[in-house]
Amino acid sequence: MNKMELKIKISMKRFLISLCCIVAIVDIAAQDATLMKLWYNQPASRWVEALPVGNGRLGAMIFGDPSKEVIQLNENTVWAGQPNRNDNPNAKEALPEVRKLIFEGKYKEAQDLVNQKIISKTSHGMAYQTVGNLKLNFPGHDNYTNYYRELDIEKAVTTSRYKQNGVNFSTKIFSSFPDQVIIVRISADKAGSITFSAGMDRPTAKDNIPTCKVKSNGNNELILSGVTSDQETVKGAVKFIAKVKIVTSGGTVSSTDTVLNVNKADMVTIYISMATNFNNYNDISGNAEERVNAYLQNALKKNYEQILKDHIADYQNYFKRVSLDLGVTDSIKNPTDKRIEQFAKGNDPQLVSLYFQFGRYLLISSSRPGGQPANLQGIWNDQLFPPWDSKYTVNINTEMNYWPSEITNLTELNEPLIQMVRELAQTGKQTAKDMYGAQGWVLHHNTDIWRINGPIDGSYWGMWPMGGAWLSQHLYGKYEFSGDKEYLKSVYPVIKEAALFFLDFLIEEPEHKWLVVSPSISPENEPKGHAGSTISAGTTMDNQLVFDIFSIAIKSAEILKTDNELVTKMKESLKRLPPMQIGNWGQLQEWMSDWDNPTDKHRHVSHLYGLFPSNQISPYQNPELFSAAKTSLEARGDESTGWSMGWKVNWWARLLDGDHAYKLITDQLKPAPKAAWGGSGGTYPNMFDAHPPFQIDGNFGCTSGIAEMLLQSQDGSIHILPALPSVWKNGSVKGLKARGGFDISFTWENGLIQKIVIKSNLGGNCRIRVPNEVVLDNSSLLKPTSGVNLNPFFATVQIKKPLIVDSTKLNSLNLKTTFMYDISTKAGETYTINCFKK
Ligand code: FUC
Repeated sequence: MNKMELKIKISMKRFLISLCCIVAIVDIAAQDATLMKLWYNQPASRWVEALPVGNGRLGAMIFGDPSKEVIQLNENTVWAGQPNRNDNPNAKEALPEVRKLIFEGKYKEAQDLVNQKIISKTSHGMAYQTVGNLKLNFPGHDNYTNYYRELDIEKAVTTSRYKQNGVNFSTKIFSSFPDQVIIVRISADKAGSITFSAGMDRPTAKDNIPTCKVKSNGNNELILSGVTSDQETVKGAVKFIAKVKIVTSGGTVSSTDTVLNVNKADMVTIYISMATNFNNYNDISGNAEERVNAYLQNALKKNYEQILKDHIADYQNYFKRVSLDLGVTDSIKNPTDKRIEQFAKGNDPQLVSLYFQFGRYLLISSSRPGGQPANLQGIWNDQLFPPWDSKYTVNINTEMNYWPSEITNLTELNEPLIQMVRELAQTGKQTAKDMYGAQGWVLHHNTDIWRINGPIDGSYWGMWPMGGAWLSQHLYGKYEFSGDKEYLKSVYPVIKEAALFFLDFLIEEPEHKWLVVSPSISPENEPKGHAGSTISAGTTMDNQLVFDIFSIAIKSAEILKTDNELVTKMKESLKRLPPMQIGNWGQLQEWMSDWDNPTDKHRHVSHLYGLFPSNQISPYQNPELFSAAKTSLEARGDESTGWSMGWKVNWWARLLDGDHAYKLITDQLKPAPKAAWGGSGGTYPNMFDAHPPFQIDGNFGCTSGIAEMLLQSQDGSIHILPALPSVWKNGSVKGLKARGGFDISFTWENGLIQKIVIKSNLGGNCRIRVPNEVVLDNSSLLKPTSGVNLNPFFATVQIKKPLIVDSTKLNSLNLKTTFMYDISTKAGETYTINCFKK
């Protein structure tokens, strides 16, 4: 990286001397564009070193190789199979027997029966598939010097450049949402220097069978086309086409059957258009060819500069809403891969802000209105059958992808998820009826582009009918941040039907007469002594999820003034749910019985759903549960898969322990193992999260966790700096969102709040909780408080008192003192609070 790109504006006023280093803090307004780059001194040698671009629909991974450039391509509707369902009609008949076996404690027998009668016998979901690769061969470009490549996440453009035989070459690549094409621009500082050949390919199927056709059409175009794979019982039927058009200034373009040759051009622009016949989960009658041509023709009408300008403006409309400054040190002089290697040594706070913003970059690039939601790999996948098919695992992974969407000010990007949930509510209605004879809709632990709802992979992992209850929380969450009643009305039927399923599916358990979900599992974890089976009834996570789905259905109905009778029924059922329980070693019980093993390190810690993303466990409302949740999390340990560590950052933030949350960030930002599988999670050189293998949820989970360390709004107030680690002494953040329609920006020094700027979008009481007692310059608007909060968006959750085993000892809490103030706000007004330490 050259010096020009490192010009950082250091505000002299604001540098601090910490134990062993000097940390220069950059003024937030002047946060230099150069800080928002991932950059390297060598081309990618593996896919997880390549750099991702995307517009929600079209993705590419760019290797930046001077002589053999690879641009790996994705289109978000290229999935194996075709419209299909995977319900098992035998479930209904087997259900009473399965439940009986569970209540008799015959778990292994119950699990076997589920495997025979309830798990799908047709398909376990279809795979998200790569489109293929565009390969550019530059003869003689092997002895380059001055190599540099970057992904600029402030512009969403990659650049690679190098010098060959005295000529400087540069390639810029981006995926444009406004123009729906991927653009490659190759330039050189000497006329007539650009000579290369372009070809395309795609991984072959078993026995080397080709999976696509490639041809050139004499019009400076290359066309790759194919049909997606068959998988299990489902025939592949998605037709896809990628069309690549080369436009040069100077030089010539010639072609063979399958290759385009560019000779001595001054400048080259490559337009990549991709499309399929997919219309929706139930209809693949679209015309891929017409679409691919329409996108290409439209883009060709515009010049490169205009396409780039429109792309950057569109992208920045999202990206620029939030900025985060945690300080800048000399570490930024190192390339990104080095910084990841050295992060654990400390002294690189800017890598955390980069990682945070990279999470936002990935969401903007993989989830746009009109497209599919981000799957296990977002939209980036180079295989025909990627890990877990790169589909949607909804017992944590899909939800985690969307955790940053509201708090980091990207609400529109929820649209693909919301649309998927609407569709799952349609397909899942039949699943509920056919499999369980229940009303409403149900989803088990996975789905795909065809919106399958049946249980897959075997009872041990898949007998979990809770996907609808969890995904529906996201629908309501968007309302909590926006207060948009029209929107709430539009999603209420989905929320209501998700709740209706549980009204029918809950069953009374014999011991306490609680209403419980059965059969189910606490995702993928096996209770102590259960020898190979996970199945049980009334797991803690299920109880929390049912509590939440009933609660949001009730709240929505009350806000929309509808469904009185149903509300009464749900309130009755709520009373009969099991309480949370605190077991023998002071832990929050994961199951209805105390089966928790204190040495269990399982990556799923599902019973802490109540702590995050839900808000049923609070230091201020129910300290016993808060203490028990902490005991459970401590026992589970830190290092784990990528997504598990991402979740733990959020939990430690909710446990108000910034240093422990930061420890998890350090674990997550360590280099991922070199082997594709195995070992604990970490971060690849391209900053993708390693499960391992690559899984994007950890990126999003950690991004959300960083935001939760700075701001929370689920527990009766807007809590500013709830979990600030001691290493982030000074900093600032701009543009985060809080429930109740507030935009929040603030700066802190020495761990104390300095200035807060709050924009109120809905008006109403704004209650803030801050770490330091402050005197406020506009005190007429502001009063210290501890009383009832009148803003309904800050209502705290009323849960049943927990059951606590007599002999148990609870850890003490040692909560830091905080201070609360109420600001009476008007919609549209901005409130600036200067805080002075008393
Ligand atoms: C769940 C997790 C795995 C993995 C898979 C995609 O099953 O337990 O760790 O993330 O989803």
